[in-house]
Amino acid sequence: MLADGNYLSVCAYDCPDSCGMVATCSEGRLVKLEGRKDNPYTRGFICHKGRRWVRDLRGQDRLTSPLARRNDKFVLIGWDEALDMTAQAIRLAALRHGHQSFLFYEGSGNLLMGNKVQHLLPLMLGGSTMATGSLCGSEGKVGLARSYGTVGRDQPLAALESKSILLWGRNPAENSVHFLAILHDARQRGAHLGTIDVRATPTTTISDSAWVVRPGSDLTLALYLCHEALILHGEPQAAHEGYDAFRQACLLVSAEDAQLATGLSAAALHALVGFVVDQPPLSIWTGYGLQRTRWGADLVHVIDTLGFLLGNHGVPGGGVWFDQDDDNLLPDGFATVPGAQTRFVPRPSLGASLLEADPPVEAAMFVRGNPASQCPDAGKVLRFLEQCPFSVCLDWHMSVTARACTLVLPTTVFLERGDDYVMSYFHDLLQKTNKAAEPPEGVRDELNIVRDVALRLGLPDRFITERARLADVENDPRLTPAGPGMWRLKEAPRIQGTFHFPSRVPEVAALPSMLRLITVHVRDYINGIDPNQARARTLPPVASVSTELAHERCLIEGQKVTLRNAQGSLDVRIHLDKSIAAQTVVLPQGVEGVNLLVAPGLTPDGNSCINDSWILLEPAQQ
Ligand SMILES: Nc1nc2c(c(=O)[nH]1)N[C@H]1C(S)=C(S)[C@@H](COP(=O)(O)OP(=O)(O)OC[C@H]3O[C@@H](n4cnc5c(=O)[nH]c(N)nc54)[C@H](O)[C@@H]3O)O[C@H]1N2
Ligand SMILES: Nc1nc2c(c(=O)[nH]1)N[C@H]1C(S)=C(S)[C@@H](COP(=O)(O)OP(=O)(O)OC[C@H]3O[C@@H](n4cnc5c(=O)[nH]c(N)nc54)[C@H](O)[C@@H]3O)O[C@H]1N2
Ligand code: SF4
Ligand SMILES: [Mo]
Repeated sequence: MLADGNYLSVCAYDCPDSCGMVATCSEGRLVKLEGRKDNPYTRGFICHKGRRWVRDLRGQDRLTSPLARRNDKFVLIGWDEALDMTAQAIRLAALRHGHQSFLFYEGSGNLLMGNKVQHLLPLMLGGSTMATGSLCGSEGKVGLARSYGTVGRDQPLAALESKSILLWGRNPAENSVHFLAILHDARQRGAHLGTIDVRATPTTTISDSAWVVRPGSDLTLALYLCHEALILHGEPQAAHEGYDAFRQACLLVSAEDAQLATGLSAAALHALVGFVVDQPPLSIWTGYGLQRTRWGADLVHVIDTLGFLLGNHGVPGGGVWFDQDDDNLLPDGFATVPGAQTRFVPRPSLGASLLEADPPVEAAMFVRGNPASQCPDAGKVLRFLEQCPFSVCLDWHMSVTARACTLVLPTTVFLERGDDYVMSYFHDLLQKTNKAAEPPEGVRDELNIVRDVALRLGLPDRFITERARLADVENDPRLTPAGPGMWRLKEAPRIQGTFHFPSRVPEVAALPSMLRLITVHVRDYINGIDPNQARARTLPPVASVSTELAHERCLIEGQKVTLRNAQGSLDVRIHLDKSIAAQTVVLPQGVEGVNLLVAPGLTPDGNSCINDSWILLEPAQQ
């Protein structure tokens, strides 16, 4: 059993902050979690979601036995039977339709780098079906990389040197609270904080200036701001490829165009121009919400162009930031299998792709993912699960996806494993995890579950040796020790070589005469992991609409209505919010049923267009 004492770890939630933690273990149990004081970003503080693990590890929701579906009910079964069933189902699917008949789906339930070892199961089988494309931030990264070829690494502390800070579709007061603390310090040093969003949020409320725009109008707005930057700040000195065409395109966008698209008044637009121009250096922090659209990459590239035209690139406290990957830290060839032929299905249209897959998927494994809740057009994911002969979900609690599978296997969470690493997707620290608690009886280590299935299938045991190679990440020459189990990663600066202007500016299509559905991340839970879900399921979710829209439709606070579109329908209660942009309905993401309404479209780069979703609002059927 784990010795009593304090263990350093890191919160592995899919959260940009990646807090350093001190975990106290007593008699094998986690009894206390606190922030690690020497982490320069998270500075000794962890949020309530992190602290909640003390309760949740041994909470009522914790799964502690394999569960198999029998006649529409789950029954407890033993581990041997569960693992045999899994191996047998994969073997059968592969025999009938080849190895691509096995789906290995992983989500972002935790950010542990060692998760990748599990890929050995599908790869050693010959390559299975896996998901590609992002629901999250890849679209913006594609756009940012167009400027200099790389997205660089965010430097949250750079905000301390900014005189103006613009959060564009980003809500750190709920989704990245440690960045909020840095922003607070920057304001104390005299920086002005501005926000562009489609509604008031806890972040807009504490901003010095906030602009509410219609969803999807940001590209027109960004082009107009580039237009003003050219006039007020002057043309770039050096010649740049693509500049003339871009210059022409943005000069065509007038203040009237920007007002019409965004719904901003002339005075508000004028103030925004002043905000971005008047007080350099300006740092712009684009968020996830605004880039989950068909033209998200183009939008982020134009926003980066605004930063460039205003002379903020490469200046301390200036620049445009978004997000970055941790992939390139893994040892060379980590968990790869030469010759494996993987079939990729797009994550944003997962359900439809799996329903149409040929050869069909007849055995599916879900690890750290909840696609029946989190993927667009979730109704089709559920339809796929209904018809798939075998589906197994590895999770620590009963997620929406687990409930729809034929088998559920209870796994350890990050605090019950050790010797893994988390590289933040926001700041520059790599941190090591330590095991800080014994799992409850009946729960098995996630990698061991995957390995046991592989061994039952007669696959070679590369899992242990490959897992041991993970420690090589510590030897990366770009790392400098920053404390026990903590390193600073220094990468080449993003601003290098010549700036590439957007080569084309997309035409934004005419908008359907429906309401726009915007789904947002909220303070109390991460993505689909709501500890109160069981209780919340009995209540209709709350959809916020503008007071103006409510008056137009004679809707009152708390009224039950149905949201509907070609994908599905959802009963909700109305909340009137005078801050929300016109013709827009806002729902928290992760609430069960929301993604029944979300469109499965793909961007040209295969990422999600979650916020290009349109709905009708009707009186609820009694
Ligand atoms: N508490 C908590 N923290 C989290 C998460 C969580 O679920 N809960 N999830 C984590 C993950 S996985 C992610 S990706 C990040 C997300 O972090 P954020 O980017 O902060 O969150 P989002 O809610 O996706 O979008 C931010 C804002 O964009 C606005 N927005 C939406 N559409 C548009 C638009 O067209 N234009 C403009 N200007 N604004 C728009 C939304 O109203 C929202 O306030 O947060 C991470 N942190
Ligand atoms: N409508 C709408 N949909 C969205 C979004 C949106 O803004 N709007 N946001 C999108 C974004 S940004 C993201 S990142 C995705 C996230 O989508 P997903 O990654 O599918 O969802 P999560 O809820 O983060 O986590 C999946 C599951 O992992 C489980 N889990 C946690 N730790 C472990 C572990 O150690 N082992 C195992 N086996 N399971 C574990 C959790 O309990 C949870 O059930 O959702 C996307 N979906
Ligand atoms: S959820 Fe985010 S802010 Fe909260 S403890 Fe974890 S990493 Fe820190
Ligand atoms: Mo995300």
